[in-house]
Order: sequence, then structure tokens, then C-alpha cells
Amino acid sequence: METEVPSKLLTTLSHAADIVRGHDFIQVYSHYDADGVSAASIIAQTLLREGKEFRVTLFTTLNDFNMDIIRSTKTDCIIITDLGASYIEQLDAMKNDIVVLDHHTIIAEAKRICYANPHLYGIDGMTSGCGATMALLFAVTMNEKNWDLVQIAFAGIAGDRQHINGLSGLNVHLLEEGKKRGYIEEMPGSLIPSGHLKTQLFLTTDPYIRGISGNEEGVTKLLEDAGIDQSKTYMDLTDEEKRKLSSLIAIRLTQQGMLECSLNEIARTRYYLTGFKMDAEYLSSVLNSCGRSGLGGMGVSAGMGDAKAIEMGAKLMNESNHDVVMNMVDLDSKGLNQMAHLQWFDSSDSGFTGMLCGISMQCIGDPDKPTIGMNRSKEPVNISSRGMWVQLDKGIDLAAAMREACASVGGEGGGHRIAAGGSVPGEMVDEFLKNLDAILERQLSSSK
Ligand SMILES: [Mn+2]
Repeated sequence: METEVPSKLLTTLSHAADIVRGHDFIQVYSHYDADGVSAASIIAQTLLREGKEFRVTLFTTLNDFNMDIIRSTKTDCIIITDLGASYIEQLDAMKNDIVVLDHHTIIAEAKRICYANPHLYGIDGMTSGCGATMALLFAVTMNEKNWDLVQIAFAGIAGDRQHINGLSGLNVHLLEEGKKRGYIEEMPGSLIPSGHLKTQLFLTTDPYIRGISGNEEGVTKLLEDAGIDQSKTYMDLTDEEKRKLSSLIAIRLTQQGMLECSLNEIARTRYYLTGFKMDAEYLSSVLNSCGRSGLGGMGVSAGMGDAKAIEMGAKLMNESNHDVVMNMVDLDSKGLNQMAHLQWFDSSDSGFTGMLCGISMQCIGDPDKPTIGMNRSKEPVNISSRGMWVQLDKGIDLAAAMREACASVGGEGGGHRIAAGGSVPGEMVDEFLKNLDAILERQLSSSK
């Protein structure tokens, strides 16, 4: 299947390329997450190859404060990636030459600046094209030789989880071109983590495997049982070894109550980046670790392929994964607190509340009940909630439930049907849980 890039988008991209060619120095602003760092790396490499000078600045978000920083830049040419959609009117009002490559919800169309966003061409930017996708399409418009950068774009796609239920839209175009040119190889998914098995089985929380994740003896024993040498990486495994190891993991996950749909989601297709010699999700999480540790420069260097930066980023990633897995082991040993229609835990000591909430819901919780996590270390108490598709099918809507339950005790909440958050006053937590449980019961019974 040939997928095409809309001609209106191609026109905008060649306009963008013309703008950039007319300048010697370009200021790049991007988002600090994996997609934003990937997009910035693609732009940086492109500008470097064009002989341009540039500076990259990463923002945690684009808000009025950061908009003032953009406004005060002395540079004539600005590229903004994975950000900007919510500030198009303000950017339009500036005098500089500006290119925005974003995929977030459209608030306004640009009148003066050059603005590319999948939503402008009827493509869903939430699922079918991310910041790095747009940056890559710009890069190959500048020069066809930049197709090797499609590898970095896949780290962005993985970072924004646009690959979870299969690629679509512009990302399919990237995959086809990337495969054709030998930069990307599609690999069948697996329950086995990629990378060095002994390390990654210990660190894995996607999935969290009881008795293996965060348990050195468990990992050693599992590899022994599968007849696999302790020094092997995923890529070293024979088909027979893969089969043996993944079925041992599947048995454990099923025993701990994981649903088949969750197993399938974890065993999603992998995209191997031939130049980086790693899979897209791995590079994505390295870039994410750099960005979130405030080491954006190192992240961009890693995205541009600098081996030392990748190594340091991987070290950061392993450290934070280590913290997450040890907190999961602790939470798993305590267990979730059960109520009639929800299950909850307190992670005030560790933070990571949202992350632990997602992992618990998918891997150790009762799949019939939403999972609630809370961090009571600050006032107001921070609440996370996660559901499963099977719950949504039965009438659960966490966005509505959290909004109502938080408001009922003087707090506020909201989000998506499957994942929502909120905050409530510390002394009202018990009341909040009681009210939320009742609201969930009402949602279930009114949809029957
Ligand atoms: Mn993004």
C-alpha cells in the first residue's frame, strides 16, 4: 500500500525549506519529551548538514512565560517543533520568520507564519503523525539525503505511543520509505524485553513480571529454566529460545491476572533502527530520560547519533527504571487496597504515582476495577487513575468520575475516559474514595 503525503502539506514544507535556506542562524524550540527531543535532533542534524548555525532550546511546555522567551529572541528565523499549536496567533503577531511543525490540537490557522500540522490536512495528529514525523517530512523536503533521519523519527513515534495499535497516516509513509531505504526493519513483537536480557528482565515494568522484575535471583532462574545463557541479548536468541522464554513469561503474567489484550499490547511490533542498532522504543526512552533530567543538549546529541551521549542517556534511563521497578516490587508486596468498585494505593514515599498506577492496572490489579494512586507528600493530594478498555465497555468514564469525585470534596479533576487525574485536600481523601466508589457503581449500573 502506497501512502501519500497530502499535497497541501508538501507545499507548506517547501515553503518552510525556502524560509530556512534564506537564513544563516536558526533558533530551534522543542518539547522536552521523547518526541520533542527526536524532532529537535532531526532539525539539528538537517541544519548542520546545510551548513547552518543554530541553537536548540527545550521547553517542558509552551506557556505565556516561555512565549515571552520566544518573543525576546534576537534571531530572525525560528523553528518550533512538537509545540506551538496553542500559540499560533501570538506567533503570527511576531516579526520573525517562523516555521511551526506541530501535531497538537488546532486552535487557529496561521495567517503569516509557516505552520504544518497533520490536523490541518484531515490527519489525526494524536495517532497518525507526531512532532518528529513532521520534522522528518521537513528534513527530507530540505534534502532527500535526510531519509536516514527517519530512524530518529521512529523514536518520536514510539515516544508518543503512536505505534501501539499499529501505525497509521503519515507514519505509514515513514515506515514504507524507511524500510525501502534499509533504515528500519519491522520485527515481530515479543513479551521479552529488548537489550541485555539479564539487565532488562530485572528492570522491566512493561510488563512488570512478579518474581522476575526487580528480582535478581528470579531473573537468573528464569533464564536457567529457559536454557538461555545469562550473557545473551534479545537479538542473540534463537527462535526456539525466544519461544521458550516468552511462554515462561506468558504463564507468569497470566497467573498474576493479566488479560490477553494486555499481553497483545505488550507484544507489539518493534521497529529496529539499523544505523543505531537498537529498537525505536529503546532510543525513545533514552531520549526521554535525557529530556526529563534537564539534559536536553545530551538528548539532542544522542538523537544525532553521538555514541557517548547515547551511553550516558542509557545510564540515566536504567537508573530511573531501577527506581520505578523497585517501587513496583514494594507496591506489589503490599498489594492494592480493594473497595467494591475500585482499588487504590498510596505512593507518597516514591512519587512516580501516575506511572505506578498504569503498571499496576495493567499487570497486577483486578482488571475489572479502575486503579487509583495517590501522593500525599504535598497539599493538595495528587491523584492518578487508570482504567482498562474492558471497564470502559461496561460504562466506566474516569474523566467524568474523577471530575465529580474530586469536586465533591472541594478538589478538581479530569482527563481522559481511560486515564484521569486530580487533586483533593489531604483530610478529604477517605471521603473522596468513598464518593468515587459510589460514582463508579452508578456508571456501571446506568449502562446496564
Ligand atoms: Mn509530541
